[in-house]
Amino acid sequence: MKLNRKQFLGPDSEFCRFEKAAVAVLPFPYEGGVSYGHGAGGAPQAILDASGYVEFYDEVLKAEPYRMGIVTLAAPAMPKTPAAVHQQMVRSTRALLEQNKFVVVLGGDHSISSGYFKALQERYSTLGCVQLDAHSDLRDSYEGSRFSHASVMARIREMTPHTLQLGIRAMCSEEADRIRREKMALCTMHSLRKKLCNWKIMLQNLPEHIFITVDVDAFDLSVISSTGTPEPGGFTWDEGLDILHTLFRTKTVVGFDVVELAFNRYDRNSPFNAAKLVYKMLGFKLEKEVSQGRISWPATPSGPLFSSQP
Ligand SMILES: [Mn+2]
Repeated sequence: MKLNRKQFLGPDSEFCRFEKAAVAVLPFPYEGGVSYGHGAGGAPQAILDASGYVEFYDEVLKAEPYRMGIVTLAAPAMPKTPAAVHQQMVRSTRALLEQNKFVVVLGGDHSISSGYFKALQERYSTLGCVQLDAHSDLRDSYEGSRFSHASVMARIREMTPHTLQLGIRAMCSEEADRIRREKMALCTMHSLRKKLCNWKIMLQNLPEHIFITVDVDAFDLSVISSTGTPEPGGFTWDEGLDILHTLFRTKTVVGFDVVELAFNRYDRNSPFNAAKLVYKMLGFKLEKEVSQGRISWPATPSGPLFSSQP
């Protein structure tokens, strides 16, 4: 495995050695599936650069999650066709899962998530997917492509009926029809804010093992402004973290990705906040393992930590 020259957070080298690390961060700088704004290809590097300024200590957890070991891989070369990119994602994530890593993928546009989901499903046959996003991404194809970022949940729904979509505030009428017809677990931002849907019950109905895909456009523009297809009215930082914390506490999260950040040389906030989001989520994962007695603080880099790995 080729390591990245820039390691997530940039800790001492003993905390980012491949053999000992519990977590593997995979940058996947693909933006062939975007429809509007560009820059997703530059996002993984921007997140890694910004991560060097994230504090190691989490004042809420009162711990340093990086001590579990977080190794950052070199980004794979991006193939020419969308189908080949999908296969590349399956191969890259499968290889890391076989090494018992907890894998975090840094996108890249949203089309990449179905490849990671596929690799996870080879190990967890009953796997749910929770999506935080402004868009429902349920079009069967968009602008002639089934690998569009606007179709990623349609692809994932071909692999599992167990999905939960949160924060949605942009869809077309065909998507709305499909959501009703298939009685999908989907909470629009409107229904969340008006307390018209009980997403925690929907979450409980998912399988024990879940994959989380975070499209950063789920967040309000005060958190993430540089994203390919922005929508107003997103989650505040605290709202988003509260939901994510509940996901990690309620279920066994077996992997996640953070996608759709757009590189913008004039915006330092968005990549920093994306980096901090990844680190907070890793802290939630570690906290869950500690709460179940699988490991104890302070975590030390000791290889696979997660008994959720078969
Ligand atoms: Mn989106």
